[in-house]
Amino acid sequence: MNKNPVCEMLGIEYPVFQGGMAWIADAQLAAAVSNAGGLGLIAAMNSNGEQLREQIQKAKKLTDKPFGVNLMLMSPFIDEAVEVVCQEHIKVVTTGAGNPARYMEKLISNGVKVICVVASVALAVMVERMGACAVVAEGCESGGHVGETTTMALVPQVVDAVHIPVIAAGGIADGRGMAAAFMLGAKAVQMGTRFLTAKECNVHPNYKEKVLKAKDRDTIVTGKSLGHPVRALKNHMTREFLEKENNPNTTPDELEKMGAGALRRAAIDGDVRTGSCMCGQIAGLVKTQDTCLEIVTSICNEAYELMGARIDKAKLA
Ligand code: TUI
Repeated sequence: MNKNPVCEMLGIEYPVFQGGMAWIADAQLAAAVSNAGGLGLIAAMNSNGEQLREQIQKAKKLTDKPFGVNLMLMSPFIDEAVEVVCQEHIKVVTTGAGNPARYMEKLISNGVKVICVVASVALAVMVERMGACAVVAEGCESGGHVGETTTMALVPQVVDAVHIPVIAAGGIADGRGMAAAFMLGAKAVQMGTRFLTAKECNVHPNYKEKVLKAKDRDTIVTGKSLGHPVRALKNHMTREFLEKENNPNTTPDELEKMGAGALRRAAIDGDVRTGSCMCGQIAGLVKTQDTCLEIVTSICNEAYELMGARIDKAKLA
């Protein structure tokens, strides 16, 4: 049987990526996912160069398996982060929330594999030309910064448009979602929301509780008028933000100020009333707190069983 191309390329056992969740995806979570056989990712978003280096060195102590760094292209520290990734010989990065053109050459010439998160066919085609070795096609069911197209519609269109492997993200939290993604032509999946409640995830317990209690219609998108729409669990913060956003007297500056620091407030301080609890639409399916090993293996086993494959680790082409 053929090996999975994403697993082959990255030297991982299972075709499961953990989303690079800002303020949440730290060395502990990334190492736990990598130790489980998936691809763990440290979010560079909230760290300056030295803080990112610290997290990378911590992860190196916690795992000898491959792990990566997620580069959030809107981060104020993006240049420092790219520098540190190269210096620390990180094998793979994912990029998100923008066009990675400025950083592709440097990363690739330093031996870093670049996997770009895209929300459109156009950007997928562009990053393939720039040397991306795969793309994550992220549908708008995802938490955090989102595009406009659903996973169901986006994934097969990206699959048809590029020659590199496609990883599906957005709305996937169990084996059924993973199997569906493979049917659409994806070769791997990325999950954020499912890992939010993982035992090894250091997000504040109040945030975890809110995810565990969430139902299907409990998320909403704010910030469309600012050009960076964000999906989060409905709360005081999203209600106030939308009220302001719908008021023609509100300036974009006022809105930006409201958004700044909101994710940190929820994820670190546990203020799930005035903070932003970024979370995907699939939260209603996430009812348990499991280890990353339980999450990765159960999802793959369920998917492989549904697809009629032998339950044999990562042997799915
Ligand atoms: O990046 C994400 N998800 C994120 S980043 C984030 S931090 C943040 N905090 C406050 C406000 C905004 C962000 C929270 N969640 N996912 C990857 C992703 N990338 N989803 C969608 C995109 C995307 C969208 C448009 C990528 C490229 C793009 O095109 C830009 C262009 O120039 O074509």
